[in-house]
Amino acid sequence: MKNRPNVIARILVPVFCLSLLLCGCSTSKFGRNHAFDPNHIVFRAGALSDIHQNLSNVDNNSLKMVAALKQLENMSGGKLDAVMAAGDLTDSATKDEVGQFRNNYLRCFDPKDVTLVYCMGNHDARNETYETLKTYPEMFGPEFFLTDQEDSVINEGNRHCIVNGIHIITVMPENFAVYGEVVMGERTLKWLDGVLARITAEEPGKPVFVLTHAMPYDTCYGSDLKLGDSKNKLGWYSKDLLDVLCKYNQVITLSGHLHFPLNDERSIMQTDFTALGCGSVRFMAIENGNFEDMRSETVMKDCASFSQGLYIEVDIYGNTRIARMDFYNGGTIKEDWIIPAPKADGSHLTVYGKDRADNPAPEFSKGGSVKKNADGTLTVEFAAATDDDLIHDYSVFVCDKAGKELRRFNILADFYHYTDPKDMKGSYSINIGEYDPAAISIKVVARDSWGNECEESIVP
Ligand SMILES: [Ca+2]
Repeated sequence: MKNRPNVIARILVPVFCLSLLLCGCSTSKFGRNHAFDPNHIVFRAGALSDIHQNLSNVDNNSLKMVAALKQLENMSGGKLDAVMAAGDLTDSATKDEVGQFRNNYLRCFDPKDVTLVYCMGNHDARNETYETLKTYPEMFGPEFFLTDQEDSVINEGNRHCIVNGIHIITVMPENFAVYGEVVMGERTLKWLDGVLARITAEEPGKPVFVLTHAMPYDTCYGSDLKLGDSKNKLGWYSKDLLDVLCKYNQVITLSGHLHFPLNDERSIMQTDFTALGCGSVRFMAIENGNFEDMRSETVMKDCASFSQGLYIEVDIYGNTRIARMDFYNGGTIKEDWIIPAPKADGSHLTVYGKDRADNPAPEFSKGGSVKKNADGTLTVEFAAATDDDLIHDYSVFVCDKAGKELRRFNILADFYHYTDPKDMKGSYSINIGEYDPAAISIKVVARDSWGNECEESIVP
């Protein structure tokens, strides 16, 4: 009898150890249903795009890069693990510009402690031989590539890195240098499919970050922007990525290229995977809405008063929390986004879908007025509309008394300047030119990000 506990132990201990071995995943909490746990974070990273280093002081590009890195480090409490850069590290891919990027990075971080994982943007690949795919790694040095795995093809821009157990992948299109719609090509897609299949089979409950400079088509804000009108048509999105990405619901894409503001809630979009815009560190752009007071069709006159990016955390359950960083104003934009840990049934993809478009329309409440100026022109003034989120833009219509439209002015609202939409300006005014006040009527329309709108009439 006295030997019985030993006998039981001899049987149970190996069984227990064997079951632990067979269910290696049993010690991992990834993929469990659990609220985001700020006390158990396993991965802290910045996600930046369009840093556009340039030797001249244009847009304060060098200072903006350093400020962004320092603010990311502060957000992490000095524990940043990685910086993920979604392309356009430089303006024109010269040695000096890469040197400036590298020096600024080294001013803030040791790449052995804080990994830099970057994909190439169109500005990084401006020659048709893609020589920079080889010269970038040479200029950065091997200490910048310590987390690349055996299946990384660094000289082709297709990389697989692991940082604190989190997988980060970069992909390189085949046609950045020749313009047109961004095409990844069979070689890259086959490589991506193989890597994603392997790592998601082994660790289905972990998010996987995929860096692609151009957006996957028809996902987040700007990802359906049409080709430019110039001779060298610049493509803004990649369609051929979708067939691969849609197979892996763990994927979180990080993209740039557009420079669109992260204040807009469409900057995160979940379809069969999750897509994120990363904004731009150096300057902002917007869709061509024929807006007033622009420098070009898609760039505002105040585009340089802007610098944004993302701060990302993953917890032990595989939940991902994202803070939108306003580096220019030194703050975080609105509420954090939280992507639940990946589930086989895709239930984690129901938080930030296109159905968010179904939300309250803006409202006008304070009215407006029309004033005659000394030079005979008229100025329309109106109080800002309110919304459950923010007003994206306004249109002012000048109509005749029968309601026929004579002229239309589009005004981009100032939402991109503020971390809190409550700080947006309270009124707008626009000079509509010379009209007989008695012969016209004015209609103002306010729109939110999703195209929900309201209108009010102003009697001249
Ligand atoms: Ca709304």
